[in-house]
Parts: sequence; structure tokens; C-alpha cells
Amino acid sequence: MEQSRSDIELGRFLSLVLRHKPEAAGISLDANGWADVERLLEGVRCTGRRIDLETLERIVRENNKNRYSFDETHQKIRANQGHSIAVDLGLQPVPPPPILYHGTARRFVESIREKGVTRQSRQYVHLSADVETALQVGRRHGLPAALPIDAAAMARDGCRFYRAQNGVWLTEEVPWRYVMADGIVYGTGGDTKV
Ligand code: HQG
Repeated sequence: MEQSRSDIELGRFLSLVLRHKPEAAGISLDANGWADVERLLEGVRCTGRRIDLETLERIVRENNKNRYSFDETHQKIRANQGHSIAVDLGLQPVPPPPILYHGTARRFVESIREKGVTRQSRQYVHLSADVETALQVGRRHGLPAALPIDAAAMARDGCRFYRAQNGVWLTEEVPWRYVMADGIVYGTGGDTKV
């Protein structure tokens, strides 16, 4: 279902609060990334935004990337992935599919060739199970490229992979030698940055 503009704006603000900057709503997260739902609602209202439990539940349910989860009691909420602050999501390493894709902008590929895919501000490098999803992630930064990653070789060499609750694959970093350079897919769209 199409989300309303105000739900989209609230969702963006929730991403900021639950992944990067809880103090923007005057709250803190526990070690596992959970926020208290009542405090979160109060904190978000204190910023001048209108939100109640029903709205929050709708945003969680309708979010296009399934970004947030409640605990069983619905007293706590957290982001499923994408954090820049240190939280322990309690994810267990799982064997990856043989090939995963990292979506990026074309203009970052040279630097990735030198330094590998690194976490930047986030806790993990994010990988997708299919090319199209990776191209969409890449489009957020400009003209996209999808880098096929030899996840089987990485796993064999002892790298750990995790799968977030919403299906995004996570790993610490991807050295360039695991990028299957012959298979890079250069997509179109995104903004005009090259
Ligand atoms: C790039 C979205 C130069 C990296 C998505 C990426 C994802 C390098 C950018 C999630 C580099 C970081 C994460 C290097 C990495 N030199 N650039 N050595 N290594 N980069 O936003 O993966 O909508 O932190 O390729 O769907 O784009 O927020 O990471 O382009 O799952 O829920 O540095 O965010 O989910 O950008 O996106 P980001 P990302 P949400």
C-alpha cells in the first residue's frame, strides 16, 4: 500500500532515531538497539511531530523495506539493520549464498578497487541477494553499479555473514579480491552524479 507523505516523513525520522541519533528524540537505545515505545512516542511528539501508537504500528507494518521490528510485547522497537551506532542485534553468522551483490555508485568503484568495500559510517557492509536490489541501493548515491561478490570464497576464508530480519546481508568488509570484476553490472538511473 502507498504510504502517506506524513508516514514517509515519520519513517525517515524513525530511521534517524533508531539507527543513528536517538538523542534527536531525546531517547537512548539499549545495548541491543531497542527503544522503549512509550518514550519514543513521547520523544517524537516533543519534536513537534504528531504520532500515536496506531500510527507507529502502521509505519512499521507498511514500511517498504521492513526496516523496524517490535519485540513480542510491543513495548520495544528497533531498526532491523543500518545502524551507525554500536548495537548488538544478536545476529548469528549464517552461510551465505555463493554470490551476493553490493550496490554502489559507479563513481565509487575506483576507490573500492583500492580499498575494498568498507563500512563507511555503518556497522556493516550491506549486500543484496539479487542484482536489481543492489542497483536500487546504488541509485541512492548516483549512477549505479552492482558488484558481484564471491561470498562462497569469503566464507571459506573465514569471513562471517549475517542476515538481518528484513533479508539484507551483512558482513564486516569485502576486500577487492572477492569482487568478481568481470561481472560488474553498470545500471542506469539514480541521480546524475557519475
Ligand atoms: C560506498 C539502505 C568509496 C558504498 C540500503 C556505499 C542498504 C565506498 C557508500 C543500506 C567504499 C556508503 C546501506 C570505498 C564502500 N570507497 N566508497 N572504499 N566502500 N563505499 O548508505 O550500502 O534505505 O552507508 O558502496 O538499502 O549504500 O537506509 O551504505 O555506496 O541496505 O533502509 O560508500 O541503506 O537501506 O553508503 O546502504 P551507505 P549503502 P535504507
